Amino acid sequence: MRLITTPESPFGARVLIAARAKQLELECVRPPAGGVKSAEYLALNPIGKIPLLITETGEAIPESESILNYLEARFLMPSLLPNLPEQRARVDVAIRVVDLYIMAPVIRLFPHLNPATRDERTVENELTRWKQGLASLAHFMKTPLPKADAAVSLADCVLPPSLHLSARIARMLGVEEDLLEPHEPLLEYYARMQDHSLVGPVLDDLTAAQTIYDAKAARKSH
Ligand SMILES: N[C@@H](CCC(=O)N[C@@H](CS)C(=O)NCC(=O)O)C(=O)O
Repeated sequence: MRLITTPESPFGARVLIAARAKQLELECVRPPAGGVKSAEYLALNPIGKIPLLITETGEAIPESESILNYLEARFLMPSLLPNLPEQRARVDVAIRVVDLYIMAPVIRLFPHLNPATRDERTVENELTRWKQGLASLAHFMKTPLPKADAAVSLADCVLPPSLHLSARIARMLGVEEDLLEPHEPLLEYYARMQDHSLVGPVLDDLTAAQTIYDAKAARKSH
């Protein structure tokens, strides 16, 4: 299978964590030279975002959550889901809270990363939503998320790269406070995941790739 992604993509990193946990071989390739909005790429994925999984039979599966669910359905063992329906629901809720209430405001802030084009009012509003999302996630993680058979659960594929992106975007916006600081369950969870033998290296690779990406972008803008 091929995964169209870039080394600096936190959404691609979700899939890489799942692939490591299930010991799957994924060939990672970059989007075509014209990028994710090129006609060539949009023909495969009209959403115009990475990651995109291309199966051996040529099926193109977009959206990191859908890719994770596909991998889980196709490669059952070791499972990324806990056994009980209620436990699965907790994993599912954590993922949905992250995508709908944390990643959504974070992504809406991308056009405001450049101070020259930043609308402070929008930043303030989205930052409020983002903080509410983090508070909701912390609420649902007061009791630690249930474990799966595999070394990680689906939540552990999604949450750590998302918290990594959250910290990166906060830094880029000059947010001085640590957004996780008021939430002990999130601080504890993220520290544990950074030290996790399977998740930690993926987060380190993300940081390294983003450092190179940012340096290149800074050189271009000068
Ligand atoms: N909901 C999508 C989000 C993916 C996403 O935002 N990917 C970014 C890269 S990390 C992207 O492709 N951005 C290009 C763009 O929006 O133009 C998922 O979970 O896969």
